[in-house]
Amino acid sequence: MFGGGRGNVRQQTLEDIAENIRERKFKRIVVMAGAGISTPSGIPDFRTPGSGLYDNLQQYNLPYAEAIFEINYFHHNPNPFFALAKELYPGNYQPNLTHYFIRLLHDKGQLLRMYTQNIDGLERMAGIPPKMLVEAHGTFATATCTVCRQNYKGEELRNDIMEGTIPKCPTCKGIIKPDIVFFGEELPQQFFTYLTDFPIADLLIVMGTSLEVEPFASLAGAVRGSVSRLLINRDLVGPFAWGSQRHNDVAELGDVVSGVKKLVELLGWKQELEVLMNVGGERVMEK
Ligand code: CNA
Repeated sequence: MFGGGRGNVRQQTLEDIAENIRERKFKRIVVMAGAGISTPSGIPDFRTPGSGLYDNLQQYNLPYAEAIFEINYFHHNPNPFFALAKELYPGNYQPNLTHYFIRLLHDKGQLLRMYTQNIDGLERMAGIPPKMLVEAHGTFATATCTVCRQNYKGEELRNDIMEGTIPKCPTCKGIIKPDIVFFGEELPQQFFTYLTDFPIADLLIVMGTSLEVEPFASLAGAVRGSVSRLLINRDLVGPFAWGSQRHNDVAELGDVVSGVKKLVELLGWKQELEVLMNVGGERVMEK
């Protein structure tokens, strides 16, 4: 992808990465993902011009787009966030081939961890166990009262959120906020698992993210220099865009589903993935 290698070091290819996964030379794979893995499920990302959420927030009358995830603005007016929560609440959308591919990596015992910025819960729905996930920007699966800090399950808020009612704490009447990390809030403790995961990773797959949000974005630089990094994304981002790529950086540009399909073909995992998606799909339908 990046042309010839530097010196006599050969530039790695998607084929090389597939071979190493297939032969189980890579078995501590870390995945970093963002909104781009869920756009094929119908959920808009933030920054894609035209369809991205930031371009479509006019209906919420926000002073500026990012205010929807700012804690001070939330205390002033929680309605826009809850309108968005209604849209993104788990159950409205279904995982796509990309999520099931990561689930397959886990089933094969080759996933060390998935670090996701997404808050749509599609990783859990695809059957990736919560302990394999670092939901760096939080989750709708749990919630906390903004006043007395009482914890709730996301399910307990579902009816209110779906009816457009702001969920209130039965104990203190404070607003209950889903455990989504807002700008100005600390990342979940779980995020710091990266300190032990990244140094032992043997492959990093980055998919569907602009790598613009810190500190998440910097994780792409936290693997050892000898570790292969594969980007599957519409455009070059983060260290893949800086022009000094490592010989073991590979970028598969274009639609994430097409990129993952190509990798899956090379791996010879097509049938297994289809079975997994069919079973997952049926389970979702049964709900
Ligand atoms: P982003 O900044 O919107 O970037 C998305 C990236 O994915 C861009 O580089 C796009 O070009 C790329 N992309 C979009 N669709 C595709 C596709 N089909 N194939 C290949 N590439 C594609 O999103 P980030 O996740 O990087 O930004 C971090 C924010 C976005 C986090 O705080 C998230 O909480 C937040 N977010 C999450 C969701 C969700 O949970 N699904 C939706 C929207 C925003």
